[in-house]
Amino acid sequence: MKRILTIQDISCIGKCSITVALPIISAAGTEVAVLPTALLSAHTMFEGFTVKDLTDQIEPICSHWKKEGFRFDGIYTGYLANESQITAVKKVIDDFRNEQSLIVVDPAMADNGKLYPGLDMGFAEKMRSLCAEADIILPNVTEAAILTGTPIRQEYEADYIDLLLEKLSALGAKICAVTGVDFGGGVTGVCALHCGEKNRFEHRQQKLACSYPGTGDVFASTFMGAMMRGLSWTKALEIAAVFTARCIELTMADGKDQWYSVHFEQAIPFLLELMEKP
Ligand code: PXL
Repeated sequence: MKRILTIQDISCIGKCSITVALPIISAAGTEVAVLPTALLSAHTMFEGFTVKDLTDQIEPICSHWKKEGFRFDGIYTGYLANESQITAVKKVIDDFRNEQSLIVVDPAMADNGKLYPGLDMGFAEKMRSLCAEADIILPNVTEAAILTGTPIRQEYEADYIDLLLEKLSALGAKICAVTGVDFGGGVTGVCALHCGEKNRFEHRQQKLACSYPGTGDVFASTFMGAMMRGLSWTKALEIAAVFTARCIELTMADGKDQWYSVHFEQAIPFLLELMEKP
C-alpha cells in the first residue's frame, strides 16, 4: 500500500486540513501519516480561535522518523501557520522524499480576495519558495494572484487566468492548477498548465450558490488520493472538482452549520465510484 505524509494543522472543530485529508485519502486507499504543525481550537473562520504552534515538535518527530528510515510515496502540504514552518517543511520534504515521491503543495493562505487571519505578505513571499519544491501546486484564484504579485481581482476575463498560470509557472512547480476559476455565466472550474509540456487543461462545471471553508482541502485531498491510485493528473483534477461540488451540494441541502465546512462524509461512496470508473 502507498503511504503519504500530510503536513498541516489540526483544527479541532471545523472540518479542514488533517481532519479532511485523513478520511478522504484513506478512503481512496492510501495510508496517511500526519505531521501536525499547529493545534487550533477551531479553524480561523471561527471567532476567538486558539492556536498552539507545534513547530518545535517537527525536529524531534523527524529525527525519530530518520532513525526508522521512513520514506513517503507522496507529501502533501496545506495550511501552515507561520514562515518558520515553511522553512521546516521544506527540510521535511527533502529528508523524506525519494525520487518518485509526488510533492503536492496547496498554498492554503487566502480566499475571496483576502489572506487568512494571522498571515501576512511575508508569509506569502516565503510560500513561493515552497511552491518551487512541488510537482503540483493548487492555489485558488486569490492565492495565485498573491503568489505572483498580480493585482487581486474578483471579476476577470480568461486572459487574467492565463496571466496567473504563466506567472505561476515561473515559481518552479511542474504543474500549476488554479482552482475556483469563475468562467462567467454560472460556470466554475479548474485551469491548469503542465509547465514542461506546455500542456493546458481545463475542467468546467456548474457554479453552486454557496461556498464553504475547507473546500480547498477537500479538493487537494481528493487530488492526492486519486494520484496515489495511479490516475492521470488531469483525471485527478477532474475527480477532485466533481467530488468537491457534490460535497457542497450535500451541505447546501442540509442548510445549517455553514462554518463547519462541507459534508464530505456522506459523499465518500460517490468518491469511490468516481475513482473506480474507467
Ligand atoms: O485550508 C483551510 C484552512 C485550513 N486550516 C486552517 C484554516 C483554514 C481556512 O480557514 O483556518 C487553520
